[in-house]
Amino acid sequence: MRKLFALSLVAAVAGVLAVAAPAMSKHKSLEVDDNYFVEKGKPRTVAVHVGDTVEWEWEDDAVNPHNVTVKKGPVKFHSKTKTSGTYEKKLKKAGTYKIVCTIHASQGMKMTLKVKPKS
Ligand SMILES: [Cu+2]
Repeated sequence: MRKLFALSLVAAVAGVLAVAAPAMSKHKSLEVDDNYFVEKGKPRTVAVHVGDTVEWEWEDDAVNPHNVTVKKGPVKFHSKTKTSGTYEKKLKKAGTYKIVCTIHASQGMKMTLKVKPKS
């Protein structure tokens, strides 16, 4: 009897978590390095949901200064040009954001951020 109760409790908690999960906002970390946001060979399109926060982290081994700049998208935002630290943005509008480092865009320092509506 006790075991049955414990099992149903686990099931109830799991059920609550399953319902709550899609509503929770997430934190996505991306790199900023010489001269890319996403390592070669990996997809340059990153998908998140409205309400998620994306954090770009300047890697220690990066020598060149970089920035994160929205070229095209529902909301324009940009970081400072710098060599270390992080830049965080909470995405509130769905859509496709074309992001570049304005200094190294011609060297392929680009990425696409897809912000999907809340599910
Ligand atoms: Cu750059």
